[in-house]
Amino acid sequence: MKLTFSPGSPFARKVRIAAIELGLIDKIELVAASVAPTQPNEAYSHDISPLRKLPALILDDGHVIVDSYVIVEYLDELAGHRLIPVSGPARWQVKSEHSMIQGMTDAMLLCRYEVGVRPKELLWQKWVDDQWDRAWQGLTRFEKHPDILTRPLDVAQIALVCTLGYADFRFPDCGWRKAFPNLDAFHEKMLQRPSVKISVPPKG
Ligand SMILES: N[C@@H](CCC(=O)N[C@@H](CS)C(=O)NCC(=O)O)C(=O)O
Repeated sequence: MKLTFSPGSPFARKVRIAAIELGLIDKIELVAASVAPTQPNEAYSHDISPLRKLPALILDDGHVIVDSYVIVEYLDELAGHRLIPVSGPARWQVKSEHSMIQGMTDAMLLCRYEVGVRPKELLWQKWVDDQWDRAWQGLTRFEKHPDILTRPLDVAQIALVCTLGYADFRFPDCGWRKAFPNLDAFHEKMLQRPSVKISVPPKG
């Protein structure tokens, strides 16, 4: 299998961590891909996904699975369902929390694109502030929600550590550690896992 990848992507990191935790990483080749708003990549659009987003998992038979959550779900099925509960209230809790965290990460990414990619004269600061507030309110919610911080590893926790790592990577002065001491402790604990430590985004 091949995974389209970028070391700074919180979504690609989620899949990488999950693959390591599930013992499947040796079956996956990480393939660097260049996708960004306003930079058409026709080969990617044609061969992998018209949405031009990474990660995507290209199976050995050529089928493509898109969206980090769907890829993790696929890997989790291969490995015997260890990161996403199969049924019952726990399943819906993990899936719903994951969706919330995914939305927070999307909001941070939109801020990054608005500030780092959009021409300065077109910057809409109020919109950036609104997106950032969604991510921040989400962190506030999980700070007060100790269950996710302590239970056995699942996809929502992996997504959360990737969101925090992305905040460090793109918004190093945002002050999340000071504002959210429980999340800070969770992040430190997660960093003890080799999968999380090895995948920290590069500085800069
Ligand atoms: N819902 C998608 C989001 C993926 C995503 O937004 N990836 C970013 C990289 S971090 C991307 O490919 N951006 C390129 C673009 O939007 O043009 C997932 O979870 O895989």
